[in-house]
Amino acid sequence: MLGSDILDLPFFDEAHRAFARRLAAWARETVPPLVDHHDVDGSCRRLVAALGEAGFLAACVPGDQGGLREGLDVRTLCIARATLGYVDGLADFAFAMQGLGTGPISLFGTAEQKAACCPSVRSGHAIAAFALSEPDAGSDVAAMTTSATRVGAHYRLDGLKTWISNGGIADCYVVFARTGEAPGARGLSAFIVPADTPGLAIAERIDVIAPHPLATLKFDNCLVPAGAMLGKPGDGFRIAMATLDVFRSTVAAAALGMGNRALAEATARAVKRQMFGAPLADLQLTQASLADSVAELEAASLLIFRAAYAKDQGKPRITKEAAVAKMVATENAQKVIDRAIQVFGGLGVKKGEKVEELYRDIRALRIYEGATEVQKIVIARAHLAEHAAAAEGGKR
Ligand code: COS
Repeated sequence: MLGSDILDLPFFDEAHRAFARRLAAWARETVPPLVDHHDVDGSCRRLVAALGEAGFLAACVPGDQGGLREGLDVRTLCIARATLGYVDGLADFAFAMQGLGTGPISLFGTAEQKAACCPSVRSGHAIAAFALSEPDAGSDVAAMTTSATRVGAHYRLDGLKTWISNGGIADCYVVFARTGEAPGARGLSAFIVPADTPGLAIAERIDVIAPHPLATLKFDNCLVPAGAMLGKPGDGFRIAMATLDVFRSTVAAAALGMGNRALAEATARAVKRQMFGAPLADLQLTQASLADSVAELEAASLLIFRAAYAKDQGKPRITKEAAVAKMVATENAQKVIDRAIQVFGGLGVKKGEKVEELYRDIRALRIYEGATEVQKIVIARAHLAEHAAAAEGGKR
């Protein structure tokens, strides 16, 4: 969980601290009995309903839809994911997808579109999903081929979307497709597609090392009204990227929560476990391992809340800050969790141990919502653009 060393920083106000305390207490009590990792669909439905009933999903929608603040407050989303990620990866997932799935609607929807989707997602009565990736277009979003063809008052969607979280249990998808105003990134649009729309089918459920609802979706002659489009034709890429700018910091926060939990487990083990006639924690190599983990997690925390704070203060683009936070936090958390396993020894890889679960949970976070390699592209491009702008400024 997030400690007062972080929450007392001036990045936060009293409402953030109260939210963190309330969610931490709720999650410790409520989440474990709701989760059955052998029934991820049922667990996610129960978690979404409980999070909604307790009011926490209000963090996932804007103020005009019953949200906590006027816009999406990135610091609150990050606090929530760090707290839930500490307790259980599936609880973090269930919360996060309500936000990501409606993110494009919250950020770019009309009042009507928001009113149709956000209240049921906030209350936990509906499950949301974000459908961007395709079999041949994951990192390279501009290469997507799912098409949306204008047919009278409708668009007809055809194609495949894959790695879609909540695929199979979602009530509503935000789907990105090529409308073709221009080649590449400028020819994409975004649509709100209810799960029961004829022509939308689940082609395959996908099982992964840390199971959560995941599927490939098939669109075959799937008609949606033209009014289901978010923004204007051709806005899809910008909508996807702006949504990811908000949610990438929150992936980093989930990784932080998982890393913090691994460090807590490793520390408790190191203090308790006797080795060579003394606690494991007395060995300097154990201390070095704990020290590296402390430093890496604290560095990640500061980067996450720098990005979130900048966005919440109204900085229009936090693309670089979010990419730095996501890359550092997910990579560091993977290292911290690996070290925790080492402290546990053989017990660390035993099924059912928390650190073994965390080892599986963390892996996908270095890939989804932009793999580490994509974050490096984003960071380097932003850095080089800053350099060019400074050089240009120097000439004047
Ligand atoms: N916010 C708003 N607009 C953005 C933006 C952002 N964060 N990022 C890019 N844009 C705009 C650019 O300004 C550009 O606009 P113009 O055409 O008007 O100049 C346009 O979008 C195209 O941008 P760019 O040239 O950077 O596009 P690329 O195809 O080169 O994008 C990356 C490359 C790798 C950055 C992008 O495809 C990406 O982020 N991929 C990862 C996607 C991902 O996270 N996948 C996982 C699926 S979700 S689980």
